[in-house]
Amino acid sequence: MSRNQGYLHPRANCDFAVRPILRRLCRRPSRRRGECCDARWMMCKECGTLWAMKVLLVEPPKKPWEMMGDFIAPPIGLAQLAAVLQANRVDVEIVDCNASRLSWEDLERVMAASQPTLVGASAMTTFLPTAARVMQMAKGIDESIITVVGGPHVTFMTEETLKDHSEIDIVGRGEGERVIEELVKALGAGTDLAQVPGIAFRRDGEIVETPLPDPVDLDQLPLPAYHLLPMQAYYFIVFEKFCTVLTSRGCPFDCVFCAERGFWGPGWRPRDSELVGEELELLHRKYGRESIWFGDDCFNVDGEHMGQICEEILRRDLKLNWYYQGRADLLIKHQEYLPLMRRAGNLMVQIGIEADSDDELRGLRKNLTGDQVKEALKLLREHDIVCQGMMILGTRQDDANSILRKVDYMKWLDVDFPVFTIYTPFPGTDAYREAREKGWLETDDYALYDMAYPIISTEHLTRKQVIGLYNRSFASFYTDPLMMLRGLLSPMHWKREIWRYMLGFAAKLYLRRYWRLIRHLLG
Ligand code: B12
Ligand code: SF4
Repeated sequence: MSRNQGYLHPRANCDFAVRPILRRLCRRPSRRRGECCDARWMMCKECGTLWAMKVLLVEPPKKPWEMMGDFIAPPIGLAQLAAVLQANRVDVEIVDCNASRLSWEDLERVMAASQPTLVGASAMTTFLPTAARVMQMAKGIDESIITVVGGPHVTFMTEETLKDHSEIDIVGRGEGERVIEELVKALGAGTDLAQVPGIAFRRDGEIVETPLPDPVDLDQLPLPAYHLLPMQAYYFIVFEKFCTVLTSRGCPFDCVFCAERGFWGPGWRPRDSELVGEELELLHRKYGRESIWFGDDCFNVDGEHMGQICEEILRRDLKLNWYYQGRADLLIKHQEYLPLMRRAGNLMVQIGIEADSDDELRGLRKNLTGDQVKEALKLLREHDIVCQGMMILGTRQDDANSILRKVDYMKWLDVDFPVFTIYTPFPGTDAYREAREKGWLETDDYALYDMAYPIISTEHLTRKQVIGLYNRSFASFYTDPLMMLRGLLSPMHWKREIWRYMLGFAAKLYLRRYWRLIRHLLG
């Protein structure tokens, strides 16, 4: 009997003999009931049998997003799950292949040596194929390893994932903390998996999907298990020694192209600012992090909360530069906090400009106007904060003129650091539902869902034309002499750095374009 059968069939029996791998792992079992020398053991409450539970969370080798250049970001979601598991005395390890420079072959060796009971990985849409490859590897090493994938993509495409990927045993849906905790406990105790909230799995040829758990109380969570990550390896081209931190989850808005509401649930849940301060202090003092990217869906929902976080940074005397994702209208609403934010180290803000007309903004359900964007940019300039502005290209109505108009709009707004992305209908969004219904999706290769590659054509442009215009947009902005002069001669160190980097990126796009042309001409 394999362990796989053991967990699929609730509480089959607790016979040591059928799980030789468990016995091999524990060398010094404690005599005290319910405890062991080794936290990887769990005691069966009924018969006292010791169970080994070794969880291996894997951040596989990933192809970096080209625009972001040379960077390695910490897998905070996995670190958060690991912290919850450790709080439950479960033996857990994280392998971050990107930070530890491990190839797929290296990962296979590490995985085999680790002898995990359960392998977990994350899947945003673009990384579903990568996560699936991890699970294939795990099954190749030992068929009885329990394979679990969580994250946004599988939350929305649960059934499809389990149907298409026999190597994935269990899908973790939504927020993962309670899910992984309850799952590991159920596997350890041999109880029915159907009692575990927020998962889906196959049983007797059917897919069983359990209801999502209640939203997590963020203030009850342990800090992410940074000690399990190679923290010195995380860096970003301009931020350098950086780390991502979340001060809240969710977003009260509901843009058509965004799945955050569906994923984290409606509403916005802040974390206690003192806990955020504690986390920032740990990252700064223990791990030498100098820059923080607040990865909240929408950081600037509540002015008071932002103010408290700034006070924490100042009170603890943390010399941090930081950057966040927020909305232009909220920036105006909470403008009284801008001086404090700047003083506390806020150097850059990423705001969604998204479109160049109020009509298109309405269509995207952005709840924002061009005037608000203009006003927010003025405020940022006044407070010497760099604006990273996001602009979507390749919406259904776009033609060549409208795309170039969007680039000109960014120049007119004088956005410090524009980033053009391609309209991508991600599962879980209304954009996806519409595209699917209307048969617009032209590829189901999820690796291409990365906002730098068109998934749909527009009413006027083929996907190939969209990609050409996308490349041209970057090049057009970053090689515009006036923009270039302002960027490279800016008094702000960050702005100059970003410009130097973006110029290189634009040059790469230009070269690629001409190389293609030369190849084409040469036949
Ligand atoms: C930081 C970040 C990045 C960083 C780092 C990612 C990393 N290593 O974690 C970088 C810059 C690399 C990045 C890149 C991209 N990102 Co990004 N990113 C984020 C951001 C802002 C924060 C991620 C984070 O730390 N979250 C906090 C942790 C706690 O959440 P989590 O990772 O989702 O984990 C939780 C659950 O998902 C679940 N879970 C996760 N893994 C597992 C595993 C198991 C086994 C279980 C049970 C549960 C589970 O439990 C966790 C705890 O609750 C999110 C937005 C957000 N708020 O999450 C977008 C987000 C994840 N990114 C997104 C996208 C689209 C991208 C890009 C494709 C494009 C882009 N323009 O950003 C590129 C990737 C392209 C590429 N080829 O590299 C989308 C994903 C949408 C989707 N359906 O896939 C998001 C949701 C933003 C959005 N609203 O569109 N991103
Ligand atoms: S795009 Fe931003 S504002 Fe819109 S729903 Fe997503 S997180 Fe909220």
